[in-house]
Amino acid sequence: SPIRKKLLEAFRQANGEFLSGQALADIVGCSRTAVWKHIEDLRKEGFKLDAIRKKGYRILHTPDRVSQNEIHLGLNTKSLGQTIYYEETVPSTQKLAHQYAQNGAPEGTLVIADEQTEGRGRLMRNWHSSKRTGIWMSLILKPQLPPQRAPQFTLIAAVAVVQAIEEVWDLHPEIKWPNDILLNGKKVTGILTELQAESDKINSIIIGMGTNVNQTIEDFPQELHSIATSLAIEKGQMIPRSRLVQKILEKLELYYEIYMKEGFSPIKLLWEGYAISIGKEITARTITGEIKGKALGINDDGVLRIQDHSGHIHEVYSADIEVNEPIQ
Ligand code: BTX
Repeated sequence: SPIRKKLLEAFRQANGEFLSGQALADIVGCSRTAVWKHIEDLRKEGFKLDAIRKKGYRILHTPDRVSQNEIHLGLNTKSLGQTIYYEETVPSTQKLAHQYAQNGAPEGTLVIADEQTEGRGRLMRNWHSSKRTGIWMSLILKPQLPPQRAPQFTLIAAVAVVQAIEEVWDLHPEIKWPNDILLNGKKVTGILTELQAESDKINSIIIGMGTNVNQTIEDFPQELHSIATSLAIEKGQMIPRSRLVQKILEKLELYYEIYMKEGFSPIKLLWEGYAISIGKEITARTITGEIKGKALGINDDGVLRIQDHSGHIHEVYSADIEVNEPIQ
């Protein structure tokens, strides 16, 4: 609710100091009794608040949840995440975001869940999304662009996620084209960009981002043990998810703005700085076959350029790539 949002924002600005009941009532524009009721609701959700006579209220602890309240408390964006739909369990946030987008959800709308029962990757693959351990979210953007530009959004999102992880936890992820973010060679984030478009213009872009945060290795099914990791595994400690959501949204808003003003080249430069495969011998598996060769880089559309051993250059729009170990 808007009152709740104002209340949390007031606490954020107070920075741990007390705010009197009357001051809160004035800020949010309701009675002191109504303020008190909202505070009781926050407590039920796991917020810890101090209430001291003559001093008022202050926030001591925010729970590690990713509902609207926790994300809005301390979120520093203009549009991304200003509208949030949170669910405890959904089949897929991506599916839900498609529905919201179709029904006119504004730019920046975020759909986020604590658990997905049918999380998906590319090509109908499965995305394992266990309860309260990761960030499963889909963001709706509405850029005035032709549909061909859509693949670039996967790369913009990848840069935003890498920088968010770097800044918040001082871990240093790498990007594997087009949509994987790796820590120590294992996948920590997957990105899935989808479109609602007409022939010449985008209606909505839906960027699905799945990040493993607080899983232990046992939380993953056996077949993912050798390919998946979480931030907690790499960092050796549990990590508040809402902070990372905020940081991703802030970074994404920044780079989305830069991209809309200056085009793809500034993003491309940043992206290349994090990419592991560039300059290496790789195998790219596409729907139509396999290409082996040297990854030269990405072009201005975000398309991967691979030079095979006969010298021919292939432009690859979507594939799974594997970096080949050099032969000793
Ligand atoms: P992808 O097709 O590149 O990767 C899918 C592959 O990654 C799977 O086949 C499996 O091998 C592996 N995998 C599955 N789950 C995990 C995991 N939790 N961690 C690491 N590796 C895994 C990547 O597709 C794009 C994923 C997007 C997920 C988000 S979550 C929010 C949104 N909703 C939704 O349904 N999908 C997106």
